[in-house]
Order: sequence, then C-alpha cells, then structure tokens
Amino acid sequence: MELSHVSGSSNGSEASSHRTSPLSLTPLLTSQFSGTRADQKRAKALSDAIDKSLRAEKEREQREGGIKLLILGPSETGKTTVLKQLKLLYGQKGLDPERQTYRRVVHLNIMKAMQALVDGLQQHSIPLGDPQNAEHLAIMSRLEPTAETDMFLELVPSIKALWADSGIQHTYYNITQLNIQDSAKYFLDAIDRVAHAQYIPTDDDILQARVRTLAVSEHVFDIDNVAYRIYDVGGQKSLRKYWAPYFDDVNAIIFMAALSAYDQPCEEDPKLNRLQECLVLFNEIANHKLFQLTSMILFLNKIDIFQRKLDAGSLVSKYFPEYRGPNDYFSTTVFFQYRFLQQCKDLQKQVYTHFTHATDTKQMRVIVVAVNAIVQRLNLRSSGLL
Ligand SMILES: Nc1nc2c(ncn2[C@@H]2O[C@H](COP(=O)(O)OP(=O)(O)OP(=O)(O)O)[C@@H](O)[C@H]2O)c(=O)[nH]1
Ligand SMILES: [Mg+2]
Repeated sequence: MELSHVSGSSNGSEASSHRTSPLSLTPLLTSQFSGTRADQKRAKALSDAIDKSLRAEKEREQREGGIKLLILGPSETGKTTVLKQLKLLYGQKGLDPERQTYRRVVHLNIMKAMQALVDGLQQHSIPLGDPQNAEHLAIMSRLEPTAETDMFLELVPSIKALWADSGIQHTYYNITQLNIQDSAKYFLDAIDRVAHAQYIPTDDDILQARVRTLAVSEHVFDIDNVAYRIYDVGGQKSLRKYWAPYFDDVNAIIFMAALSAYDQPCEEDPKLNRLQECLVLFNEIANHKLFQLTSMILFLNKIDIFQRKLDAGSLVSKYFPEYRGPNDYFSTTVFFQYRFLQQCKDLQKQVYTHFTHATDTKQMRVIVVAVNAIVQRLNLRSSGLL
C-alpha cells in the first residue's frame, strides 16, 4: 500500500515526489559538472545537501502524514504494552534503546509488589507461615513508599524469603483487593535472574514491566508499507485533560479496556468499579463528535488474567448483577462485548472488537495485521478510493 492512498494532508503527487530516492541524484548531479576534481567535490557537496534536505522532508512527511491513530483507555489497560509490541514488530531497533532503563523499572516493580503483599497480609491479619520471617516482614514494612532502587540488592533476601512464605502466598492468591500490579508473580518468580549483576531485561521483561505514562508521546511506524503516527497517552483520570489537543483528524482509535478489571475498584475512586468506569469513558470517546468518521477498534485486553479469575471461581455477577448467564469464558466475554457496543449511540457505527493478551507477542502480531487491514480498508473508503 502506498502513502498516496492515505487521507490527510499529502496528496498523491506530493507523496510520490517525496518518495524519489535521494541517492539517485548523485550521478545525475555529478554529470552536470565538468570533470575537474574541484568540480566533482562541489557536485558531491551539493548532492549531499540535497540528499539531506530530501531526507528531512521525508521524515517530516512521515511525521505529519500517514494514518493518525490514538491508543486511548484508562490507566493500566495495556496501552503502552501495545506500543512496545509495535516497536518489537515494526520498529527498527525493537526495544533496544530502552533496555537498560528497564533494569531499574523491574527492580522497582518487585519492591512495590512485595510492599503491596506485606500491606495486604498486615491489613487482613494473615499470619506468616514461618515465624522466622518476621524480621524480613519488619524490613519490608519499614520501607518508604518512595524507596529508590539502589536499595534493591540488599532487600533481595527479605523479598525472596517472604515470597516463599505460605502467608504471603495466601495473601497473593486470596486477597482480591490488593493494590498489586499484574506482573508481580512474573517478576517475583524471576528474582534470582533479575537480581544478577549482569542482568539485562529481555523483551518479555520489558513487556511485563510497568511504568505509568505521564505525557502523550508520538511514534512513527511503517506497518506493511502504511505510514502510521501513533499516540500513546496516560490513562489516569487526572491526565485525560491532555488528550483533547490530539483529537483532530484522527483516522483510527484503539480503545483499550482490561476485562480482568471487572472485580477491581478504581485506583482514583475506590467506590467505583474499574470496568464500569471504563465503560463510561468508552461512551465519551465512541460518541465524541470529532470521532464520527474515525475507525473504532476495541481491545478487550488481559484475557489471560480474566480467564484465570473465572477459573478461580470469581463470579462476574457479583460485580455486574445484571449478568445472569453462566460464569464461563465464552458467555461472559460476549456479555462484556455487548456492554461496550451498547455505549455507541450511532447504531451504524462499526466497532471492531478483539480479545487481546497484549503481553503475548505472537497473538499481537496476528491482531496488528488484522487491525492494519481494517484501518486501511476504512481509510480508502472514507477517502473515496474504494
Ligand atoms: N498478564 C497481562 N498483563 C498485561 C496485559 N496487557 C498489559 N499487561 C500488563 O499491565 C501493566 C500495565 O500496562 P501498561 O501498558 O503500562 O498500561 P497503560 O494503559 O499504558 O497504563 P497508563 O500508562 O497508566 O495509562 C503492565 O505491567 C503490563 O505488562 C495482558 O494482556 N496480560
Ligand atoms: Mg502507558
């Protein structure tokens, strides 16, 4: 697919002239000068300058043209994880530029996870399995919430001992209202590997690691020859006011919801159910006047955790009393999909739903190809080319 098929500022002829290979100009220019060495040097300098300006132009076109896609949704639904998958699948350097930074993130994630478990254990007066771990418990409970990662290595023995303790394990598996991140078990199980002096985060570690997004960021990708400008936003309530300036000329939106949040309270407002709050936000986005012609793609994410919760016997009807069906994966996902689609006031509006596991690169590869096909088709249709 060519850039000229993309709706937006660049028309076909502009796009094709920008695609002229800069390198092809060098022989053309050198042939305009007579054969002296000085002439050839000048020709080369001129050609280099033109190459540079064409490259800058191409970069500008990539920045400003292409399909504009926003990834929206509440906090912790997996927006940045999808972006990381795009970098892995379509970025020139994958996740390499950020790999080193994630070492500290992983260490901090582990500290926070154990702090949350210790809080849960103490709040619910759960006894430690091994009373000798009381000292480790005291060390972790004294830790400031703002503790920095330079303390991580000295905390490792306490974290390891506590994670192996049956009281902490009971807390992890039985206290549903823990304020703990989804990747806690993944990292706590891997503590020996990640505490190693030569530890370098793997792609999977980076996908599992959690850093809140605070500012909107723009990323340019070429997905199967289609140029995309993709925006990742911070999903916390207090950050949503920064989304609006990006709402003009949006070709597609991926709205992310975490299905696994059906039994969780909102972080900012614990009286509110997280998935209910997500439905309200989806209602605002799906019915926004600026998005009447925007392709709407809904990712009902974290299906792996959702499935685990159902398997553990957690009832959807306890949190969504209007649901009367069986508590199996198929029936409950159909119900939630229906609840989301119900939010669209325009009954003609197509919402393309995918059930996703955003940390699974294999699944995301298939889904991104499907989304790209849909976005391209809808884009061609809206630009009158189909
Ligand atoms: N198990 C599992 N974990 C997931 C999935 N999707 C995302 N995560 C994890 O959920 C956490 C939050 O994901 P992010 O991508 O940071 O969430 P976000 O929507 O960008 O959050 P904000 O930046 O606060 O808006 C990370 O630890 C991810 O690894 C999934 O499908 N399954
Ligand atoms: Mg994010």
